[in-house]
Amino acid sequence: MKIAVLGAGAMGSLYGSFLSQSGADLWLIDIWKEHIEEIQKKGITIEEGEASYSIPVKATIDKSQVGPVDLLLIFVKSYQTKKALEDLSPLIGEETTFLTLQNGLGNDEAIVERYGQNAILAGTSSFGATLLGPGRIRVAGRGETTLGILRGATTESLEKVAQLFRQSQLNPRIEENVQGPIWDKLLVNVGINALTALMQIPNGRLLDHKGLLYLLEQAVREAEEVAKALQVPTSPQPVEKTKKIAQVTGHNFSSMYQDLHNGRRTEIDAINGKVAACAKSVGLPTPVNETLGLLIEAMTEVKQIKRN
Ligand code: KPL
Repeated sequence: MKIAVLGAGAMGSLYGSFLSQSGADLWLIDIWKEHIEEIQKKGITIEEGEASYSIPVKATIDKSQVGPVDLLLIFVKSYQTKKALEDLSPLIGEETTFLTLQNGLGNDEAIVERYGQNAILAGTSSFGATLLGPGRIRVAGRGETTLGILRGATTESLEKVAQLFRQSQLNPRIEENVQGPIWDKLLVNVGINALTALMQIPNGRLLDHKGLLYLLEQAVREAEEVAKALQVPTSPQPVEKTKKIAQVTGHNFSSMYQDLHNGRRTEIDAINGKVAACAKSVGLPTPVNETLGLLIEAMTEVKQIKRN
């Protein structure tokens, strides 16, 4: 199976290197030249606990070097998805299956809109990673990868991808209705990401402050109500689950913290922003999610992060 991973951020680099290590024929694609050149020279250097090791990965900024693939794993930031999809022709054939494991809502819809005739898988990842610099990531924690069919794929092709992920230590779990896990992950991101980014604190510190804990709980409850109104089959007790994840990942910095901290645009529109937008469509109020959205937007402007 020929694979391409589009987007070599922390998570794209993690999945790309784990899949390559198990022998997959894989290309990592990104527009960040310095990062790709470093990977071409030294592979991806991974720090994990006290260990540091390198995994050779084929990497390029030029999609035409890769040619059509069997599996295209989309790992660009949610706000880049639409633009990234416009320019994929060298990678796509009739048999290409898409897989999105990105954060937030709307990525799957964008893929269906543009490539609805192809097989599309979606899911979530609970692995944690940080991009340390060109060619270097830190794996903060190993988790699992939920996978399900969004459109057009057969159970055999889903099982084939799951098998590949199993061999690559990416701990796959197949889900019947993948919208459930996508929203479960969204509810966690809704409670943790914006607050940690605004306060510039690691995840666990949210639990130490009454006010922050209250905002976390309210943000998740609002989003849970929206999921119920949309009849998405989410798991029970999302507030408890979010607090548990904040505790277990206590020393980690959320992806939104990392984005804001490093002067990058955040995924707020696909997380709290999308919850607020969905809430409007079903007539529910989401004041905390809206406020978090406005504050992140203001912080983004204060830091003058360029939109793309
Ligand atoms: O998924 C995450 C993220 O940072 O985007 C959490 C679960 C909050 C872990 O940091």
